[in-house]
Amino acid sequence: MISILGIPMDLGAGRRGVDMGPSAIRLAGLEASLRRLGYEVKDYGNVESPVAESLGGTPEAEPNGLLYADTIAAACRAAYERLRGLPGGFPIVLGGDHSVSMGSVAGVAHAAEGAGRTGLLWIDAHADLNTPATSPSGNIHGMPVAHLLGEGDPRLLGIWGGGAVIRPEDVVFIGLRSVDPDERSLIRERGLRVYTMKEIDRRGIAPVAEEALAHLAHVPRLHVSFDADVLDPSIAPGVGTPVPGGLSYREAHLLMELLADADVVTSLDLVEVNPILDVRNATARITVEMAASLLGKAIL
Ligand code: DIR
Ligand code: MN
Ligand code: MN
Ligand code: MN
Repeated sequence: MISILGIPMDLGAGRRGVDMGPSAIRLAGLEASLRRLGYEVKDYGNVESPVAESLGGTPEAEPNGLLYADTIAAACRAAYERLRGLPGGFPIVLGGDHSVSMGSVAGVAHAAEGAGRTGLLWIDAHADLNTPATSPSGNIHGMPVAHLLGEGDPRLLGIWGGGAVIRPEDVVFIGLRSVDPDERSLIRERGLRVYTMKEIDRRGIAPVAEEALAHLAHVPRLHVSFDADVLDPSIAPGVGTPVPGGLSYREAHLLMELLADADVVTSLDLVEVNPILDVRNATARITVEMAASLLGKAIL
């Protein structure tokens, strides 16, 4: 059984529009394509998430630089609780900006606490490892991984009751090509495993995927957080923060197929699809194809 939950939030991003991501991904045929693969699918609809206009327009940055922390924490908390309450199966969370993954990763990890640790595969152009102290933008979508590791704002850590959700040795990043200086320091200090685009270009995506899976082989459960901006903007223009030099269609597709072959992924986020900037919903459609390849069986 696959469970779908949307979090139509754009308050964590610098640009408006990813709040329409869940609709765009649904309209691109997510449910139908999963049914074609033989799955039962239940769509739980969306978690409530206020639009910026209802919060009084342009936000004043708080003294610590965070934008919309209370509202984002509340929506993530709602998602966290919904995910903890699911009867099992494979959850797919539709964003929304990447701050929603604080709710999704914590939700699936805590729902399955009895089944052992949950690892995290962060597939993204960005590391999302800023804290309120290091963020150049104040945008919370650049901060979810730092918080999941236990560092940052108490209100955001409060989504799951504080502390770390994920251990540093249980995280792998794939596709990075835009990393802030302080994020680099955190990667070094915490010894995080990172596969940049440079490494993918040099070695190829298949060896990188295999090594990433080997690095995560000790965790019994694995959450994949897929930020659409990992894809090259030429195939996925509908994202808030495009960065040139991303995964090609074939690299991304093969990555998903190798994850499917390994049969270790237990939950998935599809985030940062921005229909405002998209061309005929192409980015949402490719995101659906990624999910289908991750959950499909090899044709031979
Ligand atoms: C940048 C951009 N590192 C920040 N982050 C983005 O604002 O923290 N993440 N766009 O997806
Ligand atoms: Mn991201
Ligand atoms: Mn990103
Ligand atoms: Mn395929």
